[in-house]
Amino acid sequence: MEQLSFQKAQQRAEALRTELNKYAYQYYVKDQPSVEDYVYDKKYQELVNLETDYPNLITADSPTQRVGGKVLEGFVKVIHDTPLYSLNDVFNKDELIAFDERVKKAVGHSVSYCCELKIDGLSISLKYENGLFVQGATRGDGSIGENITENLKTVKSIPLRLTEPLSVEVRGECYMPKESFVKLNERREEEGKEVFANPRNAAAGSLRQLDSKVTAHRNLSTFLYTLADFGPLEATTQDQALSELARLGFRTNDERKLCDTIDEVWEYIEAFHEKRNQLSYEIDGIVVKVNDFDLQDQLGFTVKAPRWAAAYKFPPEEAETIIENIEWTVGRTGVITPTAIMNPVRLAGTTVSRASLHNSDYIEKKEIRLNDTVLVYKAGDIIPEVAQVIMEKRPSDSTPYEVPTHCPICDSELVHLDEEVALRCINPKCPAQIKEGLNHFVSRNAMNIDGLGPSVLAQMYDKHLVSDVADLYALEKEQLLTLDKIKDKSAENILQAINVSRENSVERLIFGLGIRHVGSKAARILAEHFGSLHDLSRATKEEIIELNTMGETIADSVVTYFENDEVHDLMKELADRGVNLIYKGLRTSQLEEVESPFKGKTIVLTGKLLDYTREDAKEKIENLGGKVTGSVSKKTDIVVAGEDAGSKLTKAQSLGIDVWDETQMIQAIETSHLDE
Ligand code: 1X8
Repeated sequence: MEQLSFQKAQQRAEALRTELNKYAYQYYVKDQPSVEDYVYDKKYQELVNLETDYPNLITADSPTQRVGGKVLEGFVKVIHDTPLYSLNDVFNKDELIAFDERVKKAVGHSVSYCCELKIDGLSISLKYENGLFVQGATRGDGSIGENITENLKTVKSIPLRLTEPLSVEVRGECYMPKESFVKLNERREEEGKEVFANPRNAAAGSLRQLDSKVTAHRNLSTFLYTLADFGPLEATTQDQALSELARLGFRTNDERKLCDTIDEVWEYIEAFHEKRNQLSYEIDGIVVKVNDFDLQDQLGFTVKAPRWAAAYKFPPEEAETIIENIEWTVGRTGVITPTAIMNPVRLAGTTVSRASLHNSDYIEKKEIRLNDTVLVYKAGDIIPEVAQVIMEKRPSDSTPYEVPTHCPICDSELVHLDEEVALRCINPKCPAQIKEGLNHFVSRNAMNIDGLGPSVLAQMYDKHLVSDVADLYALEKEQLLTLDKIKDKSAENILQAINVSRENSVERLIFGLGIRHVGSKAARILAEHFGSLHDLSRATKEEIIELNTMGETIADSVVTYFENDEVHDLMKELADRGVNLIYKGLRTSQLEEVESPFKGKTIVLTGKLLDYTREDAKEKIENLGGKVTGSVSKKTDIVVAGEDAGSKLTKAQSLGIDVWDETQMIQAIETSHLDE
C-alpha cells in the first residue's frame, strides 16, 4: 500500500516537474508566458507538498531547488579549464575598419561577421554533466573565478537540465533587467539601504551574496553566447552555435545579425546605438565576431584576446551641469531623501534637471556641494544620477554641504538607524509621513480612490479634516467644499469614490495600510490565506512563513505591525465606518474550477463602458480567470469595445481579433459560474 502511494507520488512529482519546467522555460527563456501565475503557483505548491512528504522525490532539476538554500561562509575558487578570454575594444569607425583590414589580410579574403549585443552584466561559465547543471562560476580574472553555483541555480533562465544529456561548459552574461534594477533601488532607498549605481553593479552585488535566498529575489537573467569547447555540438559558425545553445534550452539574444561587409557592421552598430535606450537590459557596445569557426582558428589569439573578434564600445552618455540646490523630502516610512536640483541639460534624449542623491552618505562619499559642476548619466538608461563632481570647476568660495539635522517638515531631530545609510524622521505624527501614507492608501493598487490627489489630501490634513486613513470614511460634503478648487460636483464624485472603496476586497486595504515590506502581491497572498484583516492580525510569524513565498522579513513586519494598539484602534474605526475587512476574491483553488469564456484568455477593454467601470470589469474578468491588458497585440484574444472605441478597436479588427460589445461581456460575466 505504502509502496503504491509512493509510486503514485513519484509519477505525479515527475509530471509536475516537467510541466513547471516547461512553463518556466516559456516564461524566462522565451519571454512568452503560457499560463497564468495562479496555475503555476498551484502546481508548484503541490510539488512542494509532495516533496515535503517524500523527500526522496526531490531531484536536481526540480523547480523547488531554485529558491536558495544554505548560507555559505565564503566563495571557493574555480580554475577555468578553458580560460574566459577578453575582447579587444574599438572605439570608432576607423578602428573598426582597421580590425576588418587585419582580419582580411590574415585570411586573404573578406569574411562574414556575426554581430551581437554586448550585454552590460557579468560573465559567467556554466558546467553541465550528462545534461545536469553542476557548477556555475564567475569570470574572475579569466583563469580563476569563484564558485557561485548556489546563486546561479536561483536564476530562472538557466536550465537545471539540458534538452540532451551532454557534458558541456557554456559561457555568457548574467544581468539585471532595467526595470528590476529601478524597482530594487526604489525599495532600497525606502528601506534606508545603499543603492546600486547601475544594473551591472546590482547584478554583481546579487551574485556575490553568500545567502542564495537573497539572490533568488533579485530577478537576474542571462544570455549565453558561447561554449568553452564545441566538441559535442555540430556548429561550424557562431551563428549556428547560438542556435545550438537555444536548442539545448539556454536563453540567447535574438538581436544578432550576420554582416558580409564592415559597412553593414557599422549600420548595425549605429542602429543599436539609437535603440539601446529601448531595450529592457543595458548594453555597452556591440561584439563583432568572425562567423566561421575555421577562420577563427586560422586567426587564433594574441596573449590577451582573440584576433577574430572586436568589441565596439559605445561612448558613455554623460552631460555636464551645475547643482543649484538640494531638496529633502520625507517618505512614507520617514526616510528623508535628498534630490539635486540642477541646471537643465539634455541627456540621452530627455532634459534632465533633477537627480536623486539617495542619502547623506552618498553626498559625503561623492563630496557633492552646492554650485558644484557635475557629470550626470542615466542609470539603467532611465534614472538620472550624479556620476562625479568635476573638482577643477569647484568655485573657490565653496564650503562642504551641511546635511540637515532636523526634519524639513516637522523639525524633529533626524536619526541614523543602525546599519542604514538613510536619515529618518521617526516622529510618527510627522505630517509629511502621514500625507505620504494617505497618498499611498488612495493609490490605484491600494484602495483606488479617484479624485484624491496629493494636493487635496494635503489640504484635508492641514485643515484637520483627516488625521488618519479611517477619517476619510467620515468626510462630509460641507467639509470637502471648504477645500480649494473643490466644487459641488467634484465633492460628490470624491464621496462616491470613497463610498465605493468601502466594498473593496481586503487585499487592497492590507496593501494600503502601508505595512513595511508588504507589497500588493504579498497583500493578496495574505488576504487569500487568512481571509480577513482580523485573522491576519492574529497570525503568528510561523503561520506567515509557512506560506510559500513569504520570507521572514515580511512575517516579522506584519506581526510587529499588529502588535501596535493604535493599529487595532484604526481597524475598529474602519470597521465602524463600514469598510470591508474580508477577502472577497476567489481562492486560487476555486479559480481552477471556474468555467468561463474568459478563462486563460487575454482581454483588452476599450472605449466607454456604461454599466461597469473599467476597474470593475477588469476585476470581474480576472476573477473568472481572464487576463486584462492595456494594449492590443497578436496575443489578445478578445477586445471589448465600449462607446467611442478608437484605435484599439481598429487594430483589433485589422488583426482579426474577436470584438465584443459591452452587452456580450456582461452576459459572459453573468452566465459564468463556479462548479461547486
Ligand atoms: C563579453 C560579452 C560577449 C557577448 C555579449 N556580452 C558580453 N558582455 C557576446 O559575445 N554576445 S563576448 C564577451 C567576451 O568575450 N569577453
